[in-house]
Amino acid sequence: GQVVNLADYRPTDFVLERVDLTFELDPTETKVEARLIFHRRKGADPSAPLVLDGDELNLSSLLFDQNELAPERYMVTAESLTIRGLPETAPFEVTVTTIINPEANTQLMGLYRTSGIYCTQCEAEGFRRITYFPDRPDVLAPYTVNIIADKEANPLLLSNGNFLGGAGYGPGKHFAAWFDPHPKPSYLFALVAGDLGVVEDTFTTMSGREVVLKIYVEHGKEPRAAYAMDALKRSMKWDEDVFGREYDLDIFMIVAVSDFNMGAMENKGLNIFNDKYVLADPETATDADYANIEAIIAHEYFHNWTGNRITCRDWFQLCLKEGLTVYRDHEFSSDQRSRPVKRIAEVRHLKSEQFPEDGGPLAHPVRPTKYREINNFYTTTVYEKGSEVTRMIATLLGRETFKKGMDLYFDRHDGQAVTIEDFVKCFEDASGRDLAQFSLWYHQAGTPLVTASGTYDAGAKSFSLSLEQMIPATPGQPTKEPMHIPLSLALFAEDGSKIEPATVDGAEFAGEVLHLTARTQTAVFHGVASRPVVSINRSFSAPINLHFDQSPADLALLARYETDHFARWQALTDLALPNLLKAARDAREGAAIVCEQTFVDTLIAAAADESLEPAFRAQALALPSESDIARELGSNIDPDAVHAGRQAIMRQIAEAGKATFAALYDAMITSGEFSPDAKSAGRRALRNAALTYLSYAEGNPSRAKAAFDGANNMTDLSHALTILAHRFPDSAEAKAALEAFRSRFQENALVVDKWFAIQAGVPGQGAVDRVKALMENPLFKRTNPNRMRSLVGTFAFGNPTGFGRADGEGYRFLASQILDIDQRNPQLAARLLTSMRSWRSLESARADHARSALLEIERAANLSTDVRDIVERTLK
Ligand code: B3K
Ligand code: ZN
Repeated sequence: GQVVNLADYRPTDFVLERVDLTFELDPTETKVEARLIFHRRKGADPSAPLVLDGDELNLSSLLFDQNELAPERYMVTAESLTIRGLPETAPFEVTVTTIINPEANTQLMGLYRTSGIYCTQCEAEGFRRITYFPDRPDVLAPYTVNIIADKEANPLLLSNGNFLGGAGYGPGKHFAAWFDPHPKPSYLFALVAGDLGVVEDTFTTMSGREVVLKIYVEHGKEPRAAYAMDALKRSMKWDEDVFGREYDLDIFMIVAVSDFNMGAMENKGLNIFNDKYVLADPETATDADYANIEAIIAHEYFHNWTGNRITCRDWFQLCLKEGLTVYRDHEFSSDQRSRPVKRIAEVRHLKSEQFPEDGGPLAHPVRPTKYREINNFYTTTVYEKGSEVTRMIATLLGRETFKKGMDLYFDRHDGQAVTIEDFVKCFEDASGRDLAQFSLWYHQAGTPLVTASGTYDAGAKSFSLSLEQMIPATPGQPTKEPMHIPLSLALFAEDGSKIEPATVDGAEFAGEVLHLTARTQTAVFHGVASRPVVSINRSFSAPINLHFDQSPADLALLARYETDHFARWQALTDLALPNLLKAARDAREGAAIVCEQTFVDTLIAAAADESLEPAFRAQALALPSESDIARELGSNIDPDAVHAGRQAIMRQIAEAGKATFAALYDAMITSGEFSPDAKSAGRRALRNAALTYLSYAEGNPSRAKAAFDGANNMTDLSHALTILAHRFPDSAEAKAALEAFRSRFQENALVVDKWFAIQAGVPGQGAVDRVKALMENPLFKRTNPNRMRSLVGTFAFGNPTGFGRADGEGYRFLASQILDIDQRNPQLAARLLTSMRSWRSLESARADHARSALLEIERAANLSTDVRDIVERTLK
């Protein structure tokens, strides 16, 4: 666990020309032969040794130019192989043979087995668990891969690139050969072998080439891959239409596996997916599952250009591929579905996941400068804030110039491993704009706080908007420079019409975007005929916190007339939040909780407004979550008070809107054959939101039970079950429904995950014991990451009152689980531990319990680097 610093980056001394791999697969003793051809880089130290990375490897033989190498020429440890006395200029060949044990690989990094299938995960540093290798993203080479395996158990032998051929290979065995002509770094290597079913299709690219598409799933699950295939074809077409990017191999394959540490992996030509993001049918997948599948299929496919053709020079540049590719998948989903509704979902996610990270002990810049464990930097900051930074470039430059910059990037850097500076330079060159100040978004951590205040001068017909930016201190960055913040902004008159100011002083204002560049700045809008209601940060043009005191009447006006529907939702949220914050404080003090009337009226009016799409109205009705409220409170948090306050507000809205909700519940029924399209999903979402409020208004489980009994798709079924289990946990209806759900779906792992997650989320004191009991259930599988995330992850991230039990039992339970998981799968353990990141904002008794639990982890022997890194930073 050494710290790696960006400042120490040096190119390798040797250039890798070619890679030839031969795998003889065996569950416990797989033999890997790697033939690597190198030459010394021009200008490199002529005496420098070749140092290859390894991790838990056993070297079985080593050849140099096909001959045994004298022992004094090399040094081998489990972590590295160093070879000396190498030619000054001539190319040479190193042949390394290692023996690895896929069955024993519980980390799920490198080559491992899942349900009898061999598969790999190499990003970030998993390839070194397969063979000794220069395992870093700036070493690119073409790969040939030969796979030899038992024919009956492994009819399928896959790797990256195009299929070269295959044949029998001795008794009971066969082999296949693959060649990937596109030079790639080792983290994009993949191998899959086993017995799987397949769904096949083709795609004709813009230049008329036919590409074979194959999605491999467990036998019998083929019909559930149809939606993923459809999403793949739409992604390929979209990337051609919008970014001009064409696919570059004869075949594109996706393999779905059930044990996987994350969502999916973009290996060249052979994506490997968590089956959760491939498999879907109406009976077992929710609308959210469909949307996730579409987004992740697109994301991994888009990596083919942003990540694979152009990759990262080093892991500090991770956002170069991830932030950009998230931006691309967001744009794709926006085009396929409703743009404002998608934007609302993105912002909700950003605020609930990234803002707490950026405001806590794990805060780091989008482009960090040091790390101890790179796997801990696949964060929501790198991904989601990285995407927001890309979005801001597009906002600042405008659509067309942004496109020019992207074209230049693809043109200039195809086939290279590059940096954020290289990326930004393309947009500077395309636009002629200096993006030096803007680049601080990559380098300064912390969510900027922008404080705004306005004054209207009726005599001068001018409106002054004063803005101030403050970027909070974050670990290692006590002081910050002012940033370049693009604020999309519009003025509205009392009648809801838009006011177009004649001129603007004090700030650049173009295309409705105001450029905030100084620490304080006052923009003066001239020719404003009446007092304006201002809408700031429309579409969430910048990932900031905005403090702007607006009256409920002004917010209600924006909620009604804003032409940007994201901003309408924002206005509704701004109306809701003070009520929820006050309710939490009042609940803590035992005071009566009363909800302000303008808010209730505006919300119910939006719900009933038939000119708005149902999906939007559903988003409006989904109040900020308990974690959102806690984040806004900022300190001295009592999760029980937050919960009680929010419940009281829900009840008041439900009472006031009972008739509206009952009408919506009847009107939004979707009839006929199930369709996962966004419009139908929106109707289901609105109907289910209405059902939630009705359960508050009616105060009994009858309607939810009827909904459960009548549901013909997983969205409605799991929503009804959640209401029963979360709101009426002790009712006979809840118990019967949970049991019916389990017995109906127990053969389907992804649905069983939902069953665990719903129960892990039941609020209140009893959650810890419930989760402990569920761990004893025969359906619980400790080694399966999805199952672990659905039970322990949902409890720790999604159940503030259960996890945050006043006596600290939730934190102690998590600590014991982390220590146990860490023995097998450090990446998973470290990820689950980030649920403790906001412990300092708890009220003091809970904070003390949380600290003790963290200290218990820190004291444990044999911690992985992954967990040690997170626990130490969290405690600092
Ligand atoms: N690039 C992978 C993530 C790899 C995580 C390694 N710990 C998936 C993605 O972002 O597309
Ligand atoms: Zn990605």
